[in-house]
Amino acid sequence: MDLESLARRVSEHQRKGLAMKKLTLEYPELTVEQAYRIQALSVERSVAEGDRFVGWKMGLTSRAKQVSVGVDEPIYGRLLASMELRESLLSVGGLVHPRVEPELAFVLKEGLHGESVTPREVWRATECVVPALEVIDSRYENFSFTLVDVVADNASSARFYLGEQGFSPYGARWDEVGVVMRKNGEVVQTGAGAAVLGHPVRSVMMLTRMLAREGLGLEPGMVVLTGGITEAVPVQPGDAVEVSYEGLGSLELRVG
Ligand code: 0L1
Ligand code: MG
Repeated sequence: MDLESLARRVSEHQRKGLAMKKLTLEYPELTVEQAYRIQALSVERSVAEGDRFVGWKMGLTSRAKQVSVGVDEPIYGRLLASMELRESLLSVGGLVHPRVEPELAFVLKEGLHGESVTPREVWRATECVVPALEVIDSRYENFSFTLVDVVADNASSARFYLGEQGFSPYGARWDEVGVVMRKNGEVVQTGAGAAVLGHPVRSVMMLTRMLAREGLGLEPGMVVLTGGITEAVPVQPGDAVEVSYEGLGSLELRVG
């Protein structure tokens, strides 16, 4: 099986926002390790063409999402500079069926490596914690996939939007931060930081450990999206999403 050509296929669909059939329909023998290789190769292609690798995202960090895909471990994906929204406007151009979810992002000032990383080391390496919105978009038809498929599709990474205000890592009980998500003025989701593996810091620890198994690590300056605090909400042009983060302000995204 030619992983390079599968990476090219996934990249093309990501760029054009075109739905595709699950890779596992054609290649049922694909492994999770090969799927991560496809993910890495497709991101390397983008970087070779001028994009920048700026961080990582953790996905499937809530029990509900893990059950829906039949796994008991989160997955990770890679973030590129081109995915970052610079203003509160999401254009659906290039997206298949976007969904928005509230997250807490960690921005690192120091690197993190190794399988035995502790919460204290994560706090020490963290410059700030920032309220964030992730826009996920599966390139698979009907947003339906297996674990292998979603890993190859960069864990459904599509866009992300960071708040302007960063907060000291010691400034809040991140597991107790409540969020309320409104779409077009109606409350559609509520949750708390604890939805992310019990505490968002665990997401950064787990990411560091998962990467260490592959000989990889987190570099200074990188962003980590720790995982959805609520279910992701489908959006379409004309929608407006507003998320308030208890004690931290709010983020809005208009969809065009
Ligand atoms: O960020 C996420 O938790 C999404 C991971 C991939 C699964 C999905 O697309 O729902
Ligand atoms: Mg997410």
